[in-house]
Amino acid sequence: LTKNGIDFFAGVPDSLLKNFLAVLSFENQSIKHHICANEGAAIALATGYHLATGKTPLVYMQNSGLGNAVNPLFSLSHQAVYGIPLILLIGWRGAPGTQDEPQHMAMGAKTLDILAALAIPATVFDGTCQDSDLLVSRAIASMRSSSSAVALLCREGTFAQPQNKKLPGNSTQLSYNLSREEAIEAILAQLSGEEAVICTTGYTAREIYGQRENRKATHARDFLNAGAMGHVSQIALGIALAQPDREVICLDGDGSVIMHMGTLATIGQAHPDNLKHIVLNNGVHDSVGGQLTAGFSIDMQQIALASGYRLSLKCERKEELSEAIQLLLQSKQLSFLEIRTHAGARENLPRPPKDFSTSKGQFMEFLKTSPLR
Ligand SMILES: Cc1ncc(C[n+]2csc(CCOP(=O)(O)OP(=O)(O)O)c2C)c(N)n1
Repeated sequence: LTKNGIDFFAGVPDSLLKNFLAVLSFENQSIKHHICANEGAAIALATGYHLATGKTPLVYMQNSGLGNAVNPLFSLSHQAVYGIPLILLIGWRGAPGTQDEPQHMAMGAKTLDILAALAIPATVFDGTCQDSDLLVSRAIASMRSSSSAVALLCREGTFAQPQNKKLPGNSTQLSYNLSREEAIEAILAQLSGEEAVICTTGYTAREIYGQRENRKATHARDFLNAGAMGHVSQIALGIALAQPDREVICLDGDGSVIMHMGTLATIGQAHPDNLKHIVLNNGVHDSVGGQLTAGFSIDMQQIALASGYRLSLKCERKEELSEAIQLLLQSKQLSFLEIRTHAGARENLPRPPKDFSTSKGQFMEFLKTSPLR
């Protein structure tokens, strides 16, 4: 890519691209790299770079992120609009012929069709590819001649692990003595049992699942938003508004809340007093390789207050956690709690069963039949 003059990289991380992203994060000072709030934002950022420099930027994403990117790809960069040359580097989860989590299968099967609908030619890569230099150069040449996007679609195993390099750590993280799973364990320990728990994408969902297993508790009170990253708080809002007498706990992540942060304003404006929004902030996209988010650069507590949450708390130490959770749960108003944690998950995290329709049925039954406050 750099041999072909690509020097600007923007996107949202994906686990299939994590070795590529590791190289981006520690090599070559002449590279500009921005980790974006969402994939649509990355397309727009790259477009601005092209307008100002005439150069070709690269936008990376998981194929699920195509959902966020489709609007600017059709309405901004498309040949029929401004014709912006872009390289899309896409991790292909749920590729036909592979076994993957349910949330990836439908998008995986349709990824080539979506790219075709966008008139974006795709070159597919995998771990066996011998002539990647040639394929990349060809794709870039075709993109420059047509002044539109091309996709480099990467199956699992496309990128080898970089040798003898360590991911740059986030030094602030070291000062937080809580893990995300310990925070989840402490939250579950203080719930009465009738709260609905709506849980974000990635390790958080697996950890809450594991913690319920450890406690031999039912999973029926949990809705795991396994796929639609960034949308968990609106799912929680929908439930809180429909069942005003039920306590609704939203367990969010920093990458997730930042992805669609405008939704905090919607929550603040509606301000249901039965919604408690917790952000487990580790400053990184832990579930896909630990790439930085803006989580430690912003003041979430103040953002929540300014968005209309009535109470906003922050917890940075294990010793303060129990009291912070208690204050949150006792609150009779729309409330927010940011919990700072270090990154990392245990090796043997269980995966929730793949039968999502059964889990949905059990959750709906719980909402229908369990007592309200
Ligand atoms: C639209 C979209 N883009 C990217 C992803 C890939 N992805 C899954 S989990 C995750 C990281 C989530 O980060 P955060 O919310 O901070 O939680 P953490 O993993 O740190 O616990 C990403 C980027 C996705 N599932 N959906």
